[in-house]
Amino acid sequence: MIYDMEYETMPREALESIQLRRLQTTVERVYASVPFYREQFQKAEVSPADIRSLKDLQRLPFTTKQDLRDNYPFGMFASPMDHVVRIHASSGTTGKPTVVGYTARDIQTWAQLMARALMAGGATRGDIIHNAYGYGLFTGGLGVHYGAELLGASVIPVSGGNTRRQVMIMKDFGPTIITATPSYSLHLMEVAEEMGVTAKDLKFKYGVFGAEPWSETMRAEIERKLNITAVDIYGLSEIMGPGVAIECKEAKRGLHIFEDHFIPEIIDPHTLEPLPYGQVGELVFTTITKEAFPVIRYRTRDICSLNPEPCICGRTHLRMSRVTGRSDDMLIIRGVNVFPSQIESVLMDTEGVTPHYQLIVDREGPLDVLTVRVEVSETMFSDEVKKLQAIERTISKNIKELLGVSATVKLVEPKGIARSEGKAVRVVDNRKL
Ligand code: DLL
Repeated sequence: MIYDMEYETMPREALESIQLRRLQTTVERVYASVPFYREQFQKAEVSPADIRSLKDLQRLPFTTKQDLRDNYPFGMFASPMDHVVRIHASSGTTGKPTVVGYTARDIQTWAQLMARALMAGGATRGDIIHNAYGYGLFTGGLGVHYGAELLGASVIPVSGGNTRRQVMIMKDFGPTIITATPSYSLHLMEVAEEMGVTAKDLKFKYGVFGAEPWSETMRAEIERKLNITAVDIYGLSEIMGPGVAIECKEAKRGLHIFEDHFIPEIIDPHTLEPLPYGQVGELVFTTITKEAFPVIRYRTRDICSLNPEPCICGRTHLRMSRVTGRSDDMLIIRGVNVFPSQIESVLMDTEGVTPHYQLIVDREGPLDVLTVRVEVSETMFSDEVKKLQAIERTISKNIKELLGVSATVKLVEPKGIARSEGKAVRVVDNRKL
């Protein structure tokens, strides 16, 4: 089922004409009301009147996370504060958070896009949604919440944490849809098993998972453990929150970007040149309907590619590939570029190890040292030490073959790696301390 048939299946020509009109309005809006953008446009010698076609978007300068930080907290708002009805912020591992604002109409738009997204993932009126994304400054909880209500589903605002109570609710309330980070959903099932609850005791049919990178193998694991169909949802606070793009349950191959609200581009992160469809690079977004916090050519740092091919679900919006990582998540280990997702793919291809892992990077003298800690399953853990050591060596060899870096692999007992209630912490880089 498609929530907004007209817009989600709009032919490209009609879509592009709407995009151009909305882009022009947005550019005028930021030029008139955000000093940062006015200065940037003047430096680039471009004015709102120069935006005559979608191609002209490329004349506009990029916006970076640093620009948002420099204008902390409200300097990028394009609406006066008495029109701003909601404020969210991204946690940010270093320094001040990034602060974003919404007008009443922005909240409505967000709810509509989240209703679209939830329906693409299998939800509809009458479903009960167990929403385990955190409520608060993080956009996950409230973003899903408003979309679920608009859809006419019953939403359980359970948020993150208090996992045993969540399992009780899952069993007693019979939710049919789960929304959570992929890592937390696996943790939920782990605690459920400890409590003697299995997928058979639950009514879940579909799950909508995102906010952190996850692999196809992890999807298979989640689908098996929860006995559901799992789709990937993408978003970021700076653009709106969850609901920027969603996989459809029909194809589960790439995430449809809601292009009537966001214009995507892929650029080479070094030369900043736009890249053609199919090529992997950094995802850049321009919002074209937001009022309080529009952004122009925002560099997300997320790495993916775009696919314009038609989809079996009937949606005409472009699809982005899974985000495999962020350019700033990339570790440089003895000069070699390493994404955590590449290590994850090696781990997930190894029998007996679980998707719970952590990468620890240290410096010994002048040398970077990578340690991969990964949990093994209960059955594997009871095997003899020699066998475990052989697995460690195999993983290490496979990492070396794939990435060309040496890693010390340490198998850890089941539940030996701390669980997160939101986004999993995959990397501990002690070189930065
Ligand atoms: O994570 C919004 C969200 C909430 C998305 C719930 C999906 C579900 P931020 O906290 O601002 O917002 O973090 C945004 O998380 O730039 C990506 O690096 C990463 N991310 C989000 N979704 C995915 C995904 C929310 N499906 C940052 N796959 C983004 C991979 C993702 N990475």
